[in-house]
Amino acid sequence: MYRTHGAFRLEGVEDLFETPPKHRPIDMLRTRLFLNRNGAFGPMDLPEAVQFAPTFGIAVEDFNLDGSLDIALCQGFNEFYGGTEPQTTNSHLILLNHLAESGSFEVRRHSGIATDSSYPRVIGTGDFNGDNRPDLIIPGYGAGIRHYQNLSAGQGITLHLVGDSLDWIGLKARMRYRDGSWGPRYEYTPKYGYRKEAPNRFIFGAKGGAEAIEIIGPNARLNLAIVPRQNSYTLAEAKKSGPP
Ligand SMILES: [Ca+2]
Ligand SMILES: [Ca+2]
Repeated sequence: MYRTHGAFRLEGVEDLFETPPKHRPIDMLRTRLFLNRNGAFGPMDLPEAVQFAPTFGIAVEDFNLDGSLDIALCQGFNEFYGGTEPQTTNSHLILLNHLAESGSFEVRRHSGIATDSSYPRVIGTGDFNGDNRPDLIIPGYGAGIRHYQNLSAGQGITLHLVGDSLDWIGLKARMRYRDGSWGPRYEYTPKYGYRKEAPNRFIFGAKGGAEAIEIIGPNARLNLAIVPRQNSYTLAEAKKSGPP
């Protein structure tokens, strides 16, 4: 467990308030997941390996393409704080989603991503080589930009959104599988997280039984049937009346 450094102390309030507000000092941050329960958010503890404050960047994709959303974390300090924090230490953990099976995440420590001395502040995703698997991109301070190709054995199916990205804001899509289950519902937004553009596409895990992509627009729902051996689909430019 790494304690927070001095910058998190309540400093400077005397310059803002004649009477300092009541406060509770916090010297430890925990990284938690909040699950959306139909408008209310319930906290969920994450494995101890994830308690590596602070978290600077997060990328959420189905990295192993099994139909459940996973998490890539960019955490850690790059400087030496108060003689207590380790220098240039970053976690870069991948959390594979096993919520349905075990109620938690599997922490992948050795995913091939460089960890220490890498100076990152953000982590992003995109399918840079067009193989329908979400890759990672990690820019660092004075350390170049690192691109990590996703070598998962899983199969991905991509839905590309073509046209003015403003027309797609709020569009949702999810995969329906032959066993009747559904994959995660994605919602398009042109920007997300910290200093990140979002790609104009969704990548769904195929799980060997993908049946149809359900597309939910402000005006209609559309079912796009999956064609055998076709892993890439395009939603054409929205008409004047808006997306489906
Ligand atoms: Ca997954
Ligand atoms: Ca890729």
